[in-house]
Amino acid sequence: MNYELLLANRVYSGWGLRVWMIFEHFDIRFEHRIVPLYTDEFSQYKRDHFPARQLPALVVTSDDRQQVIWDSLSIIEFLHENHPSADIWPSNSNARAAARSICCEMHSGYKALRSKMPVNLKQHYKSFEPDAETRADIERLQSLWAWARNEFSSQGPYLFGKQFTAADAFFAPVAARFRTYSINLNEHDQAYCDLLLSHKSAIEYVNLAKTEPWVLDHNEFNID
Ligand SMILES: N[C@@H](CCC(=O)N[C@@H](CS)C(=O)NCC(=O)O)C(=O)O
Repeated sequence: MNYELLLANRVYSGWGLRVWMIFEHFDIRFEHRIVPLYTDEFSQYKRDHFPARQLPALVVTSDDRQQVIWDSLSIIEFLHENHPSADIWPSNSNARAAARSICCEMHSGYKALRSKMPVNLKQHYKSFEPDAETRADIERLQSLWAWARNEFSSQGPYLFGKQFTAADAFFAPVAARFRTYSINLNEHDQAYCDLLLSHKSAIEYVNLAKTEPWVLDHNEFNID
């Protein structure tokens, strides 16, 4: 099987960061291409790969067929099924179920966090003040992390123990948001965010993001 990962502009794409970290951390061979959002290339991508509509998307080519898999969660599940020895999800089934629960919550919720604190890997705002809804999202996330650590990760440093899993990849974009918007965290959460953002694959993604030329005004804020 041959994998081509199609990514939106990295600078604004936490969804892409998740998948990138999984490929890199678990050493799965892939090629990649940036499809800049809201350009002719993006329209062409949607025509070529209907019904895929958003990015990231994974184009999987095997001897007899080509298939596009879109949505970061379904891409990660596909990789988990096709690379079972990689332990992309925690190997213990209770921990795996818990990891999926918190990732699915992350995947489908946190509307305030997403809209008020969009991923922006080039910026570092020092005087951002979260509103009440965003603050509630942040507090809920912190309570989930504390719960996972307490229940499943006595040995740390990752959410489900000593090994990096899909759960950590899912929360790397949150860590990036906390850094961009200078959110004050307790010692444990700060250490966890630092750990995620110092992962080799995250550093590489952020460095590549910083070289990108595109600017999307609706993801840029006029604050310090
Ligand atoms: N649930 C999707 C969300 C993906 C998403 O929102 N992608 C953004 C780029 S980071 C996108 O494609 N936006 C363009 C659009 O919605 O038209 C996933 O996990 O992959």
